[in-house]
Amino acid sequence: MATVTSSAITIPSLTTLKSSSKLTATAAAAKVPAAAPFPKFSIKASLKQVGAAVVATAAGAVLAGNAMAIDVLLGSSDGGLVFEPSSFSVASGEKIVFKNNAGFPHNVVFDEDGVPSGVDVGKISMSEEDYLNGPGEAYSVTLTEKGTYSFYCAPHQGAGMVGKVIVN
Ligand SMILES: [Cu+2]
Repeated sequence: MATVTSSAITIPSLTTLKSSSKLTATAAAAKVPAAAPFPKFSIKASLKQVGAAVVATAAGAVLAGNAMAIDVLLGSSDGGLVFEPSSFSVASGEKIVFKNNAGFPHNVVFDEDGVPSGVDVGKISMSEEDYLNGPGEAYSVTLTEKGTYSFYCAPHQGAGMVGKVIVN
């Protein structure tokens, strides 16, 4: 009898302690947003901010990666009248920088019949009569419509200075 009574007393008192400590924790957590910051919570909050900063930096790096663009040389270093590379792919919105390298003048004209439907070649091409004359002179274009685009250098198209870019 005595043993039974003692255990009967012990169990409820443990249960009471547990539930009361739960209640205290809940109350403390509930208080935090309204009241002054509880040290533990302010640490958590600053860790969250650090996490957000890391995420923002990673997103920035991705954007910077896109902003870094792809360089296409106009004329190969050995004097070839070619785009180098002449066939490549980019992400939609990635900048393509065509840069005078050798054998200039060059230009970059997109082929009316070689672009995705709805793309206005006039908006992405240099004029047939405009040339990049000096070393390092560049023409940049950003293509957003996905698909395959053919382009050429007007003065050297006959010599085979043509290229293709796939926008993904
Ligand atoms: Cu050319």
